[in-house]
Amino acid sequence: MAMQLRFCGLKADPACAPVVVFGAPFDGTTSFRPGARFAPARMREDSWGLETYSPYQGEDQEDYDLADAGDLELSPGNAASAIRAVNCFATPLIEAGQVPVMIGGEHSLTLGAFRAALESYPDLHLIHIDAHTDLREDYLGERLSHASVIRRCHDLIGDGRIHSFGVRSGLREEFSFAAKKLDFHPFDLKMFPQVLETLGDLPLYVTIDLDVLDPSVFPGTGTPEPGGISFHDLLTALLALKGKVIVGADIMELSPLLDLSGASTAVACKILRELTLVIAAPGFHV
Ligand SMILES: [Mn+2]
Repeated sequence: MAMQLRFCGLKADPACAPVVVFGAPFDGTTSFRPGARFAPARMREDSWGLETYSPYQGEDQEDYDLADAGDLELSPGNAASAIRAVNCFATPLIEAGQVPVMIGGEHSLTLGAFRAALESYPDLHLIHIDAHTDLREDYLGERLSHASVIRRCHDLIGDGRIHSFGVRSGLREEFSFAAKKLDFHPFDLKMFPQVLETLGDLPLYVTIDLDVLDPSVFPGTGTPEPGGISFHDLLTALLALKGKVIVGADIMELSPLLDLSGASTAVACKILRELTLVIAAPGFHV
């Protein structure tokens, strides 16, 4: 674990903080434009432009024990070893009741943290927010591709426990698989609050592929997909997660060098701030 600059507002000791952010800089299976490996470092640097106070939640990161554990050191071309490293890092945290929040890196890495959560929480459900189905059996023979990550999660938990939102791209077979096997809400997040209601106090892993956002909001990603949701839509969904039992989460697929204006990185930083506060401060919000 190499220690870099910390994400703004995350000052607690990762050994005991209830919420532990960590970076997973890997983009070895990215099917189109690579570069997500640069997201964690760029987010830490640019987070100095972000306030620690969330006016949406009336909460300040500095009032909670939030930690940044730095980045995992991941082999650039080996998805299996990168996913294993994420799993090895997340497992003891989750066993200790801490909540890991991963900054990708590409989406395939979710499998490592999701599997760690499932070991401790057999009744786990997956909240999946993404532009893409990610349900291919394999991508050009690679079963651990970022285009297959939700299929691999389905292999582990089976039907009806993946709740998927915002998807607007994939193969015909993936869409029909999703309609049969997932709780599938394509194109937008309108059904998000109703679905959360049905989940009650079940443990949740929340994976956010930031390409769910419209490319006009978030161009800095490897596979941009027109017709996406707004920042406000995503924020509203995050706030709806307040009070839920989130045992692990991630925000994936920022590729900062694809948006040199820095706007996409600023979006990712703000989403991370809101997500960490939703997990750490599940009570009253304004
Ligand atoms: Mn994805």
